[in-house]
Amino acid sequence: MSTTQAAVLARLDARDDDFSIALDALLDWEGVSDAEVQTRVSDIIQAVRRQGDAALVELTNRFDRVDVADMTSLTLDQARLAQAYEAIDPAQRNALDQAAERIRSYHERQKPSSWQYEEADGTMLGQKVTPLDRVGVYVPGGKAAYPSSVLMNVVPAHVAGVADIIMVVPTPDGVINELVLAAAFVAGVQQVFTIGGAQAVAALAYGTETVPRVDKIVGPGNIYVATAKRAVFGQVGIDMIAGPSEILVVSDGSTPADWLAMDLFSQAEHDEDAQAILVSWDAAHLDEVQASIERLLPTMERESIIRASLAGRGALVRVDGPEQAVELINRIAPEHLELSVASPESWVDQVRHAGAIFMGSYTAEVLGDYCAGPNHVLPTSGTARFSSPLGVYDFQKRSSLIHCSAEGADRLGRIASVLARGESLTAHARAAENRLNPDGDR
Ligand code: HSO
Ligand code: ZN
Repeated sequence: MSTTQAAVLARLDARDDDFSIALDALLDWEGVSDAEVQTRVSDIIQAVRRQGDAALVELTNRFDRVDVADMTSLTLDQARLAQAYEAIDPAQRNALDQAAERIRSYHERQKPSSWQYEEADGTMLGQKVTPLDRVGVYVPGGKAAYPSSVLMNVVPAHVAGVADIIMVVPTPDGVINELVLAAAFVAGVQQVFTIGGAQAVAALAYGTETVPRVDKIVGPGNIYVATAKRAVFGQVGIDMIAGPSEILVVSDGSTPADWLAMDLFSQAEHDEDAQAILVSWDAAHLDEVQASIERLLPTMERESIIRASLAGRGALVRVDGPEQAVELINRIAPEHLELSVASPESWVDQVRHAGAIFMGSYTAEVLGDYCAGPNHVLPTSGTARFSSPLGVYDFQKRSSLIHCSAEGADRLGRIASVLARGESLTAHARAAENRLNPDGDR
């Protein structure tokens, strides 16, 4: 069914011939960074590398419209974070505490352990897990300054055992978000610098007189931040570069249409580029959801963002039945998948690609955004095909362990020496041969 007047969002039918093309057009999103942004970012990175704090202060004064003399005015210690925590509304404090506790206990279960095993000749092999020494968490300023994202980025680092967690957050016009500082306190941040943009990423990657160099930078940011993260990758580790938020709802008609409309709005309200799609095989149900959307939209505070998101990237999709819905899920590989169906367990096995799967009518996606426990930093734009939610494993690395017995060195040395001679690497061959058992039969 296609509407005649300006539709709030597209109605698609998976049985139509041109569905595949329409879907590709809908999913098409590339976080491209243009050449001009790249040039500006690389100039900023060079300036911070060469002049350290002086450049950082100058760029921060210019871009964030502040007027500070040196880095002391851009540095917040833990006492300042504690003060923010004490000063916020007690209901906010309590909610932050509870969310942090749930996120912590979920991530505790992700902790991998080191392992080793011994072979018959006494050779020991294993893997040692070590947390990163120091991590930098980027928190955007302005409209996307989410305290919940502070928890989601910092808590797993803390659980992983990272000793030093540094946060950067820009304060445009000098406005500090106290909830963000309180969240930093709850999550266990050591130090905050009120800097942002490419200059903050450069400072974390290379270090300045005041900002310590970190080993990995995580956290969302605008195009300048994303471009800077790409540019410093290699010097430091980075997390994935997140695209706009997405939700795919599959509904069998058993969840009230008003709830589903609001679930779609919840991600659409993040950003004009966010994507909200609902799939069902029940045409009457799709009509109901559309009616709910049209009725509820004017009541939303962020109506214009939601409208833009739904008009540009939203859709209500009719499919043949559950099988075709599963196909669609795996093709889209959504960041968030809501299985608003009677027995979601039976679907999960068939879902191969999704950042997070929300099962059943009661599991609103937003519960995962804040406090269910799993991370809300998830692969977007189809990258759930090959990547995972942010987790403890992103803040640790592994070292291999090898401890040969004399007998093991003899056994392995024979193999190594043959392979080394095949590669014409004589020193390799002789290093292995030095350890062969002279009494053993060759
Ligand atoms: N849905 C966002 C996370 C978030 N929601 C933060 C609310 N605050 C990630 O896709
Ligand atoms: Zn959200």
